[in-house]
Amino acid sequence: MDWAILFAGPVGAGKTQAIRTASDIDVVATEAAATDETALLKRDTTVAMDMGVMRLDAGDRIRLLGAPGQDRFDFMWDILLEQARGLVLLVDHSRPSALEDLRFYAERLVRSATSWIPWVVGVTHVDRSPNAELGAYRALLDRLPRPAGIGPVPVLEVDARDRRDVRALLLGLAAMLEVAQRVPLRAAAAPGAAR
Ligand SMILES: Nc1nc2c(ncn2[C@@H]2O[C@H](COP(=O)(O)OP(=O)(O)OP(=O)(O)O)[C@@H](O)[C@H]2O)c(=O)[nH]1
Ligand SMILES: [Mg+2]
Repeated sequence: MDWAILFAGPVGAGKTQAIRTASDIDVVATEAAATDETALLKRDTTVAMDMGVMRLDAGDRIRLLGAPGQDRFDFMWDILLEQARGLVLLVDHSRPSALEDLRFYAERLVRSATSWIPWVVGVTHVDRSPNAELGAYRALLDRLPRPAGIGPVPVLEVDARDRRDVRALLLGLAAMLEVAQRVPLRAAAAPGAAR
């Protein structure tokens, strides 16, 4: 198995950090000093992509690709999505816009994926938030139409700095990819947008 998984989500959600945490090789990162409104949030930001590799048993490996969070690099989205077999969407729970961020990326994924792609949501920065309630994310995802036989998108709390958390998220997604490979979808219709 040699699959690529794409980490997507808004600026500062922890995409680069998660790849650094999980990768068994030195990560190729393209970070540059942030400017404009991003500079208020963080010093460096991804400007093209990140790339790492997580090794599994029996010589299998998962390539980890990280997308830039800034809108101006939107053109990278289609390029990276095309290579990906699965996707991890990270949202920063400490941001007031977290639910809107999830809606934005979920709708974008639904619009741009040509067929159903297995994906999971990782909620980061829960340690920096006054509440750890993830129900609103699950409710939003439950309303996304999906092909027959596919359950709701899993939502997991993850600290992108914690290797066990990130590996658990990735192994869960890898299991979904294996099932998707073995069980062809009856209704391959692209899912619609969140209501
Ligand atoms: N406290 C806390 N910090 C976290 C968590 N997850 C990630 N971080 C930190 O958040 C900061 C931003 O993470 P990055 O990985 O640079 O974010 P990014 O999603 O790659 O952002 P862009 O490349 O700008 O789109 C880093 O300092 C991380 O260590 C978390 O769950 N809790
Ligand atoms: Mg980054």
